[in-house]
Amino acid sequence: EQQALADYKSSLEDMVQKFQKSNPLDQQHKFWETQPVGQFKDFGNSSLPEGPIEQPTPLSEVKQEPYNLPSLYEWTTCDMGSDEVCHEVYVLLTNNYVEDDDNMFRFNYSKEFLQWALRSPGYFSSWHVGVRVKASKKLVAFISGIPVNMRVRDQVVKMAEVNFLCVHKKLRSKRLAPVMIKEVTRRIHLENIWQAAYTAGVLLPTPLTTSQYWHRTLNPKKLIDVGFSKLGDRMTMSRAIKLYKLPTSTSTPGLRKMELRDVPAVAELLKNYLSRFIVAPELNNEEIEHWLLPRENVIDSYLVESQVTHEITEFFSFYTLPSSILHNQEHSTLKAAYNFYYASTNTPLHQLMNDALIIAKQKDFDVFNALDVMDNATFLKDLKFGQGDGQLYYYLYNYRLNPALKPSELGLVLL
Ligand code: MYA
Repeated sequence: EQQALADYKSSLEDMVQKFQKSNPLDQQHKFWETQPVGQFKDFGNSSLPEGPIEQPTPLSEVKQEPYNLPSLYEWTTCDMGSDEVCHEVYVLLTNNYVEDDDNMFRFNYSKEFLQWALRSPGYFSSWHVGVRVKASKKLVAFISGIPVNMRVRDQVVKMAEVNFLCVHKKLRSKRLAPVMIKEVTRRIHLENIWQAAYTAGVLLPTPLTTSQYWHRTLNPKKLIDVGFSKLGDRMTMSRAIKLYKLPTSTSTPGLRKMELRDVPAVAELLKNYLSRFIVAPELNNEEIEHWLLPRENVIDSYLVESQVTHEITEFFSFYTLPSSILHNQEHSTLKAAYNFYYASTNTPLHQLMNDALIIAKQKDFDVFNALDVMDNATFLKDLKFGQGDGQLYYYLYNYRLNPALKPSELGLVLL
């Protein structure tokens, strides 16, 4: 454990050093250097106090007018309850959001998913921030936040989770992103919230932890055909199909879909489970209902009810996030399931997750993805997940934590 922690820290330090060397200090992170986030120069300095980096200012001192945009553009608040507006955000993201390093796949969040992700309990419409071209009214950029109670060690801090930052491909590298981040920050401050959590595939000052995606092939033929996976040495298509074959039915007795009546039991189960991690959200019953109650093509949740005591002893969930396949004649969409929250008490986690894979396969997903956060590392290799390339960095805004966490110390999954 100690050795693994030391190795992890030194690898993160190496990475930061490499990064610093590759960029002349005077021109790196012009924006992020001005923000209340851990700075690279302070990395590893455990004498800095944990907690907020800046104190809140009185609300009357928060800037009341929006930041200035270049003159051709204007701010818009996106009402995600409107089908029309939701469609505009969907189209922007479908064409311009996150791609893999080789530009073969692009996330394709569905409209239903976006409404689920953004209209969570206590959400503020004002935090769903768009940018339009003044003349045509075309939506060309977006950023969003939702409120969350985040526990950091033994403190519960009201935070925003910031996600779906997107600038149209034709408007990249014009420093629009910093203005958008400042504007959403201003709107979050207006609700008297001063901290945020976010993830990104790019290294910025300074990650709370660095995690990796792992992928469990469910449909080897398609994944190979579209270039998501490659047949390794001595692997043939028929061997791959055999290797990834799963039983046709689940193995845990009492496994069933989560229902509305299960909300209090699942809330309790998850609360206990997440209490082991250094950073994790605190979810009340209303939030459990929102985030975990099954919604078709958005979120699936299953639990185990004891056939004797009728107690709920385990649950797991995964969300549906397809990717567009960018250059393939035959296939246009990769159907991916992403491991979300779970908790287990009596059943070994790898058995539960194997059942999750079986259900995902039955539902025709091509791949099941999981990060190495929470206890995921205990089942990934056994269940034939393969490590992805690229990292997912986790960040906190205006909150310092010493030292950086291992992914297994983190109980947080962002969409
Ligand atoms: S992560 C997903 C991000 N989206 C994508 O990757 C989609 C495809 N890419 C794009 O749409 C654009 O490339 C984006 C940047 C919009 C990402 N997080 O305008 P620019 C910094 C934070 O010239 P563009 C997600 O949604 C960059 O280091 N900063 O660049 C979570 C540089 O600053 P500095 C980023 O490429 C978002 C500056 O922007 C990111 O045209 C959390 C360049 O600006 C990134 N992913 O546009 C946001 N990418 O010079 C932070 C680049 O300093 C929230 N940059 O290095 C913070 C909390 C706020 C709330 C606080 C409340 C209290």
